[in-house]
Amino acid sequence: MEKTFLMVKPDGVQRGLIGDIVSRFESKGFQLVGAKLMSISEELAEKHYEEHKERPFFSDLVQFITSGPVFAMVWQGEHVIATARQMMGTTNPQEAAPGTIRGDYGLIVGKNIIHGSDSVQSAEREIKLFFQEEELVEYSKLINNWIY
Ligand code: RTP
Ligand code: MG
Repeated sequence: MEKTFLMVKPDGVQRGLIGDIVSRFESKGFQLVGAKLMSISEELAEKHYEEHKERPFFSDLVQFITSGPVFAMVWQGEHVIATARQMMGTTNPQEAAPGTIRGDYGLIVGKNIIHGSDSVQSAEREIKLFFQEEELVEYSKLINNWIY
């Protein structure tokens, strides 16, 4: 089963959006296999966003993501990586469609509520970065049959 790493960023946690965001992915039919409220160290932030190391916004990004608690999650389901990105909306909330998380709640690119892995490789990397294997659960096939 495909898995992705999603994270409510500090702005989303502070604005009380964890419940709404979890609810959207639950209602869609995806399964939560791991979750925790946590603070991100500077070291973890730099590793997580290492692809943007050379970008001018990198230090602002690290400062923002370490500025308060985040809600880290692993979700699974058919095509969860691409579908979650669609449900999040485009990076810049100004351009994100209404009905998406960023489109409904965000205003500026530097505070865009949620992170989601953008490929199979990044999902695998990010899940390993944030979770130990024993922090993730498995569901029985019986439960999966309600959805598929
Ligand atoms: P994320 O990694 O957080 O899920 O966001 P994303 O894939 O939609 O966007 P990405 O290109 O990976 O950028 C990572 C985060 O950097 C911030 N950013 N700021 N000031 C800027 O022009 C700018 N561009 C990107 C955003 O907060 C984005 O989520
Ligand atoms: Mg990204």
